[in-house]
Amino acid sequence: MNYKRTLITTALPYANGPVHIGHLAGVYVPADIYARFKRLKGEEVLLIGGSDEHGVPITIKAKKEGVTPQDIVDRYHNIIKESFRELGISFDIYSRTTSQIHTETATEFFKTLYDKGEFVEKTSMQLYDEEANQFLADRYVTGTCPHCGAEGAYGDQCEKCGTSLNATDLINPRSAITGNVPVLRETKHWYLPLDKWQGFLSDWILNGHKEWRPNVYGQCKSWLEMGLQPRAVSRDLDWGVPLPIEGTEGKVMYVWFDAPIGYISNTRELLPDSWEKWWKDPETRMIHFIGKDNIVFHCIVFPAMLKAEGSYNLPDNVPANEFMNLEDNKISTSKNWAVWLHEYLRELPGKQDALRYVLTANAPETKDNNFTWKDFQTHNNSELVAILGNFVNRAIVLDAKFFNSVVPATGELTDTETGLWKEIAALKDSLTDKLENFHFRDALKDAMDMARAGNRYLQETEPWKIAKTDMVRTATVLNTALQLCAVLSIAFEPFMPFMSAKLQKALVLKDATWDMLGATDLLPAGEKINDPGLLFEKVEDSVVEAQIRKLKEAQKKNVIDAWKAPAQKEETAFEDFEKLDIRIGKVLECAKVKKADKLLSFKIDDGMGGRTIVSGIAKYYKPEELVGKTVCFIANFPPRKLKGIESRGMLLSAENPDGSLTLITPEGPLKPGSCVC
Ligand code: B3M
Ligand code: ZN
Repeated sequence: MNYKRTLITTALPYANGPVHIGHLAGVYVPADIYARFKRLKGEEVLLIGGSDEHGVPITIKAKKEGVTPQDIVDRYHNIIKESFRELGISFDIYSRTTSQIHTETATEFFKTLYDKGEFVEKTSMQLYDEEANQFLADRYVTGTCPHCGAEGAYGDQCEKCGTSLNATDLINPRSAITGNVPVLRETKHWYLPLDKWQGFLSDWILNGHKEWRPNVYGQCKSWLEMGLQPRAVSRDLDWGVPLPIEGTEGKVMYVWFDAPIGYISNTRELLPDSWEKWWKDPETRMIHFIGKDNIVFHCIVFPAMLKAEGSYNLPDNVPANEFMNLEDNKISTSKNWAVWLHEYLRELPGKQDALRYVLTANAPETKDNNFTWKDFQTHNNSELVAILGNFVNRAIVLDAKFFNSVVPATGELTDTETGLWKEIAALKDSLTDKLENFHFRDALKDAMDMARAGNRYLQETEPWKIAKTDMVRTATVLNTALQLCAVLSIAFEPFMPFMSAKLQKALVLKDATWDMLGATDLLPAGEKINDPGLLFEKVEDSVVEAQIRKLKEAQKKNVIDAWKAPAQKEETAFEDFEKLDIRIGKVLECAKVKKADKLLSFKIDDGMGGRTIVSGIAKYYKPEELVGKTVCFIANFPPRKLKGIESRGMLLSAENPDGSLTLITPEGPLKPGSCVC
């Protein structure tokens, strides 16, 4: 189908935390690649983004911290916006759903649907927390998933099996605010009757959009086959866009109702006079970039809303991605298992393109994928540095050496050059086709293959050798190599804009467009060029190790946070306890036991003439730090020989969450030999 312009939207991240590489790989990097590609082609595009600042997770976080929801969203909106800017995500606007214009837009939209009779009004019993004086929906309630039996499922979704739920579906529900068992109370809500749109949506998606990615198409198909149900679009909450209906104080729009309208509000904020052509002109096509957990909202719910309103376009494509894991584990905000963008930018300064490159090379386009720091290093060092950086550097350095950094005039071309340019032309076509069809990962491979072809060309022609005998031929080879550098600066522009800008500046290549991509004469002979310096730097082992260490520490902290006291043992009689003779001792000497890396041998002042005790805590202590400590020990165990040493008794220690042991060292004016009772 022919179109005049493309409206690109990116899922609005919740402003209750910073963004991480999972968000980037799934949504923002591919959307930015697509937007940059389209702009280079000279097409009219808008890249629309913003923060999703409503919803329960934000209010929960605010409650926990004792601040207002507005404080939370202000904090994270700024962090998110700034980190996107630094990564080069070229939003035309990045706004937020707490803006005035959003409230107006969402209100108008809701009112239109309400006035048209597109909602169904229903009174039903909902969960209510009597102590918090509040209805519980979505993340305010947790319980057992009725589908898979997982504990800790939320009132809107089970994260274990992915099923979307109603709060009242949960088995054994609990309030996330007080932990209380909620009661049922009557309340009125407005529903969007998705069932009314079932026929339309089935035809539009299943017959009309067979070209959508199989994961997107498949998910829609299974939703449609299950049969669509009415969805509540209001909530009893005090954070959100108030319902524009009389007598509904204390009720707001459901966050998933107002959030996608945010795409409209943000377009309107950017272009107050011409926004409508981006949303209503049939010659505009709309593409939603999202992660797979948002498919149903963008392919079914939002289209139904737009259709019900009546004057808007529907999305043309929704190239949703699967998930990016991190070091073989699911990325988790609550467990701090993530690479946070704002931290990456601080800890690996100047490496924006490397991250964009690696996330695209491993893009989770067809299945979940995995980010590891080792793999990041490999992609950076053996592709960016060793292939692309190396080729450009060789061409520019050789040109400086033999032609004083002037682009030499080309002589007659041989089969080698025509072969090279044929290869580049074929790669250009395939790269273009892949970008058009959202195959970013394969497109990037094509671009890197162009750089590979460049290296091969220099390897074959060896200009450093022929310069000794044939300067005309050397000029042809270096002209060709430099022209290819110019081509590469365009081919990689959508993926790595920082590198491209630097290279184009050095080559004095201005106003590059996608059409120029295959051209063999982008740099005029006689033009002076500059040395851009190294385009990429190696990532050292120490950087990788530091990042892995950081993740492991986060993991350790999770283990500690998640620790629960083990279940109590069965009852025992006091007489049994009394049989044990537990005493206070003082460590006089402590040493490692030879040929036993777990054991320490202690000389203990036990108030009864002294004794030796061998204990398996060598992994957790240095012997010298224990000398002088007051300890507890069981005195009346029968003596035992350990590695040839007679041990009389056992030191008491306690187990830490990570399984390590801490010796019990009581405080106070205790005398060796006193009884513990
Ligand atoms: N904030 C959910 C998410 O971040 C939601 C997306 C809204 S897009 C309109 O996954
Ligand atoms: Zn479940």
